[in-house]
Amino acid sequence: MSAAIQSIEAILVDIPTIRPHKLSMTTMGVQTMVIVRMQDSDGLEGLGEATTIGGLAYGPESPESVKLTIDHYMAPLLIGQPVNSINALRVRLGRVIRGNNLAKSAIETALLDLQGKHLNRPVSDLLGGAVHHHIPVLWTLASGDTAKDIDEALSLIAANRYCDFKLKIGARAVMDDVRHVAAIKAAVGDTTSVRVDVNQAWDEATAAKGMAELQTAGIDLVEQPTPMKDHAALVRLSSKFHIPLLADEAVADAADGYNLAAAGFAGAYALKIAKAGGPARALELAHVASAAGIGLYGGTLLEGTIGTAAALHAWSTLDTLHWGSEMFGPLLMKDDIVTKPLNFHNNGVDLPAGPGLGLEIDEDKLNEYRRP
Ligand code: MUC
Ligand code: MG
Repeated sequence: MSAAIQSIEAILVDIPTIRPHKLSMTTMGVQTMVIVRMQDSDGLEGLGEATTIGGLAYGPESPESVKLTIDHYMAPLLIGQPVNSINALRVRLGRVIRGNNLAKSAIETALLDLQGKHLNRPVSDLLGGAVHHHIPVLWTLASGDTAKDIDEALSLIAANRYCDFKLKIGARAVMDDVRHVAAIKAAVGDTTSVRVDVNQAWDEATAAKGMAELQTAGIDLVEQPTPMKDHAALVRLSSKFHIPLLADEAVADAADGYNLAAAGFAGAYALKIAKAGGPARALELAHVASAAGIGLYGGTLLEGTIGTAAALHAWSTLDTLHWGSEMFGPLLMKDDIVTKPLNFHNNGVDLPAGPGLGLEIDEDKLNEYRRP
């Protein structure tokens, strides 16, 4: 007889960031994670995480709404159910809960962790098995200040911590952003890859101007310059420029990925477990992208270690991440709530070993940062 789910707790955890993190839609000084603890009748615990950026500034689910969705809608459907079929539980939730992919991602992650602990296998094995055990990671420069960003980049390069950088732009006038980006690119040099993320801040005409200038400045990739629902703009821009486009907010799940590819988009997709509704769902998008000849990138919503590890288990199963990953979320926070943090080194991070996600909660730290 399979063990049954006995309880599900969704905990809000607030951890300050190491410096202000400025995006086109908000400036973060604290990151709020929703940590899920799922216990079963065998006394095992599965961990999950749902995390977004800036309350409701980034997307339609807030940390508080994720907690409410899990507590009031998901937990009653899951408690008492056998833990062994993650697919059956996903169908059960999907029948009565539309959208809410962040909350669904935290639940799918907790179920995978629980299942991995039952079988004494890592989550990557449940997803078909790891191809890679060290995943490349870039760093995001977003202090809002050009000189500070250059200092940060040069000290990280000197420490052999990162060789690729993503710059968050879109809050300023386009030519101010172009000057900021070009100055950083000139300072870090040719051996370093510099990409930008506009987070939907430009209309199509501004994007065309910005992309032409960024191409001249030697930038390698432009992420989501235009509004998420405007697939046609992404398709037109992708055929107009050599500088590749990365679709992020425009592609949450496999259906979005299929539609954008079928409309003629060329470029790459940012995979995120939170957007897709879980690690397994994010891999569905990856497989559609691969079938369409679209490149892959391991994306983050700046999750802490639990969400980041869940994504790493998924990305580890892919043959090629054409643009690497940005799984640096835990390093943007001043502290951690696990006993053994992830091992970041040599421009990347190791896939955690051990059953499930390979993580354990540090109860003192969780108590220190959990919202009263
Ligand atoms: C995004 O839109 O890609 C990822 C890195 C970062 O700084 O913000 C995110 C979200
Ligand atoms: Mg993005």
